[in-house]
Amino acid sequence: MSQVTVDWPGWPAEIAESYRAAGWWRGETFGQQLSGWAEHFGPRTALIDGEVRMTYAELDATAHRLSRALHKLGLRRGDRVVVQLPNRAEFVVLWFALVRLGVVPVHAMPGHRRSEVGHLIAQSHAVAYVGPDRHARFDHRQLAAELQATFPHLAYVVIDGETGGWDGFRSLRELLQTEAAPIDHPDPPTASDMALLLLSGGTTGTPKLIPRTHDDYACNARLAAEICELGPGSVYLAVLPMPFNFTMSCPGILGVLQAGGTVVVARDPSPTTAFRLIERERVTITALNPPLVPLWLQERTESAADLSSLELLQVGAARLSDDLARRIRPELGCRLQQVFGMAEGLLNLTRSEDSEELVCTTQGRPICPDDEVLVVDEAGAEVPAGEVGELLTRGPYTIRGYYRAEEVNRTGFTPDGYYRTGDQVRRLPSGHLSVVGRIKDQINRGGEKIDATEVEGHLAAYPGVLAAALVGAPDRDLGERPVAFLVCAGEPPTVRAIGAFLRDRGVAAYKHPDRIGTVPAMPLTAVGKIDKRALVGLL
Ligand code: OOB
Repeated sequence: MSQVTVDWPGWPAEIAESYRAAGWWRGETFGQQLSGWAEHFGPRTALIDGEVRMTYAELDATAHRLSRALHKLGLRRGDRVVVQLPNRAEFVVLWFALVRLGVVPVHAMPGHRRSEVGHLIAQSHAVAYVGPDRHARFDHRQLAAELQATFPHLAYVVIDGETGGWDGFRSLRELLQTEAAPIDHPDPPTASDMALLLLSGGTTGTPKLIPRTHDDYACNARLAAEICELGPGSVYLAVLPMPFNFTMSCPGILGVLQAGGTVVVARDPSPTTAFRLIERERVTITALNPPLVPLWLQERTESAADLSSLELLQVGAARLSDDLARRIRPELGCRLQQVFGMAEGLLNLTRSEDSEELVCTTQGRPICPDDEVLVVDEAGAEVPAGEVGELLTRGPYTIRGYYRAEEVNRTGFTPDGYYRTGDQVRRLPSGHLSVVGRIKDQINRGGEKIDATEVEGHLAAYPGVLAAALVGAPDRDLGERPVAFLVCAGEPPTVRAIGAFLRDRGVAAYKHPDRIGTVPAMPLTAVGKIDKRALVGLL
């Protein structure tokens, strides 16, 4: 019997049972977990954001209060809420307040704009949007007003900051201060419910939502925390965006909190800010994407900050070059851990007992003994050991299908439930994976994923553009940068003009092409698809 729900395919019942029996799934929701942590670690510091310091007891009480206020506002178990907050303590409080009610946060990235946020709202049928007033010179209230005009089901807008006279917008600060009465008929979620929706990097032109349950997401965070040897003395600096799965649960915020440690918020990702916080709060672990690594190495030569507390630097989200990897321990004085993860689930980490060679040249191995990994050729047959193939995976914290995406689910997963990652890997006898490439039509801009098809759709709408292809150009700093090849019926547009066009269409800036190339006609492969390799060859 398969535990199929209308909106997303869960794990087959007997497999789910085996994950419970093995102890991977513990039957506890995040609301229950937070209550338990408050009991165990009550007076310890859970969260630091600038001058704000919250103990576990305070985090628990504040989240409880906010849950009641959100319930009074009208949010109910099963509702979806798009959350777009930059790094700040309120993100963590809000997250727990929502999941405790069984309301599902849909994680939007701070850089997302009307196009992306609109898709998230449409796809999840969200009833609410929570955003900052302004951030990075962008007014999220204006965005929220446009979204409300477009989506009648978007009943509530909550703003962290000044509501600025927008009609009907609620202030998060006021909700946090509301002393609402206890909920009359509480309807708490169960651990097998969807707890949150993450956004997939995408390859099909429309963003896909990833349903993660309390059980599976807690497993992800806990196993990662165990491998990172986290405990009450651990202090985690959140540098990358908090809604990113890496920052959230690998082990990130949730892994550190379940270990009784402290989360320190970095409001901006600059090494100057990070170094100051590492020294001030005696940070022990943090996580970066590869483009930040050279900036940290450079800052180290210029800064007198005391980084002696830092034990572990995690790097992932895109391929870290072996050369850069080798510089981390000698120059920063801490251990490196490579992290190869995906919002869909599977997480690979290098281990403290791994040789320096494995740590510097591989992207780690799966965190759970029940993670199943196959490396296959184009026909789906396993390749001989050590050879390159596509990585397929299933396991206790890897989804069996996207949310409300039946069509995509038929091709994105094998009939026996493996997720097709689109990543090309080589597997070593030790089980470590080395990421060598990708077959999916995606550009990885230093960790930020760009769905080529999605951007091509926008480019094709530019007046005079007859055909468009987005490819990844090799780049020293970012690994890859998006470059658009266009077939034009006249004068080709400039990068600036394309940028302004995409901005007007509400497309996040990180997806805008850095360069434009023109071709008289698109080169085609034998089967008539655009030959992107040939286009990259033209660069
Ligand atoms: C993380 O998650 P997503 O969902 O943004 O992106 C997943 C994809 C992977 O399929 C792979 O193509 C790429 O990002 N990737 C890497 C990598 N880590 C991720 N490619 C090469 N080397 C690595 N170390 O990016 C993510 C999720 C959790 C933890 C860390 C990263």
